[in-house]
Amino acid sequence: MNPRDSSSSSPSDRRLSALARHLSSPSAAGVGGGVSRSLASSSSFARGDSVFSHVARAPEDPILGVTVAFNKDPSPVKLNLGVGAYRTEEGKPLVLNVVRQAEQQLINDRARVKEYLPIVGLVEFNKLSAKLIFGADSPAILENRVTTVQCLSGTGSLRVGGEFLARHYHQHTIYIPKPTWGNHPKVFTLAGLSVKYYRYYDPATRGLDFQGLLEDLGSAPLGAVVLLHACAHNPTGVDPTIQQWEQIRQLIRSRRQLPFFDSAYQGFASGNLDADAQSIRSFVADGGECLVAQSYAKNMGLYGERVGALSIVCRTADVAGRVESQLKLVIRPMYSNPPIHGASIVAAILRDREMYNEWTIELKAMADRIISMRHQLFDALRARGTPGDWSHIIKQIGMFTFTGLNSQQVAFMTKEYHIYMTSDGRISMAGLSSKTVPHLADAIHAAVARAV
Ligand code: KET
Repeated sequence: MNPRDSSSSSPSDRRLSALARHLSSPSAAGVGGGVSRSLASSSSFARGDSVFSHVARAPEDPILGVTVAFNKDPSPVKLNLGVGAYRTEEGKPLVLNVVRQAEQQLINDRARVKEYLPIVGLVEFNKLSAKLIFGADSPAILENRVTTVQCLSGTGSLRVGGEFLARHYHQHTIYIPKPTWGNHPKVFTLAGLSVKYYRYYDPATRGLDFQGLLEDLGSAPLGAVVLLHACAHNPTGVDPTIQQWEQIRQLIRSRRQLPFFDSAYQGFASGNLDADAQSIRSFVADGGECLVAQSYAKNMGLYGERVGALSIVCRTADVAGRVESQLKLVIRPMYSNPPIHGASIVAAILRDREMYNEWTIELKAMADRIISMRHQLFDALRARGTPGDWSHIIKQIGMFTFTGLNSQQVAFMTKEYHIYMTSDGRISMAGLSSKTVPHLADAIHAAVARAV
């Protein structure tokens, strides 16, 4: 059933129908002096009540709200391990050298203008993004079976993909891993899909619940959409092995399910862009269809530029062309067309062999620093004799360690040690440095000792 047809319509539908009601009501015809006079004389207006006085305060976002709380803390030892954003050894945000170089090139080029981009974004950026994720020799690209549209980073790509599926795909249920990035269920629900979970993580082993995953996808309906993290699963840091990916692929294909990859960390898992795209490439190699949401927030450090891409791999070039025409109808009323600056930076780097190579070196350095933080934290906990097996810190992959600390322990660490992290016990390893590891290890040690 299309949720748009049901009474539980999406907020945007509700907004539209409220607008339609207003426009067809008799009072709307006389908008102007009459309306403002009657408002001015009403007692509630005279009392100064707001028409929004019924609006309840919403809670802060579980991830971005951590930074809000961190910013309010005056402590000099405070440490933000909440949001997944890379920091240097000095704890500072990093703009890659190659990004600075690309920006300089853009500024020097006086022929550049600030015209609107097409609805689908910068065409060269789209082509290069598809090559980056699928591989330059991908048959799907060579056969023109891929449509790629520039979107507002990973989140925007997921949202546009979700809305396209809600309008044009026969199944409206998307299966997402449990747990997953906290924004996934909200993005897909508001896009008009209904969200269900498949088992992914086993807290007992702190590893993949592979059996549970196979059972849940095996009993999910034929044709269901399945959201997969391409690599560096957030928040668990647990990825399937190549053999497990192969089994997942066979199962999904045998059930004619539609894979939707979220690739927010290409290059951040292994330090190698091709290795981190392997899961996606194996699904494209079998000739089947899939969606991919790409983000350049982490791997190029372009967080605030909001640059990403949605690709849909189709069976034929003809279908891909029609799909693209419909994606434009999703995007145009949403934000019309995407911003030009971030996509131009990415295109400048991806098109130039030297800059591309420099990027891969800087990317590997970021990935390596995160891995070194894992080892330092693990060693620090061992040195303190902190109870428990902490080997998952060095086994997990990507930006985050899913510590296993519970929400009370997290609250304790925030209150007593001014360490900020999400309440599920996830820490962003990229926010850590050699200088801050001892402070974090002390806090974890105290939190664990308190609970035993
Ligand atoms: N997918 C995943 C899995 C993900 O972790 C993020 C961001 C995104 C998509 C979206 O990123 P974008 O900036 O839209 O390209 N995650 C980090 C930041 C956030 O929550 O917005 C995080 O988990 O900390």
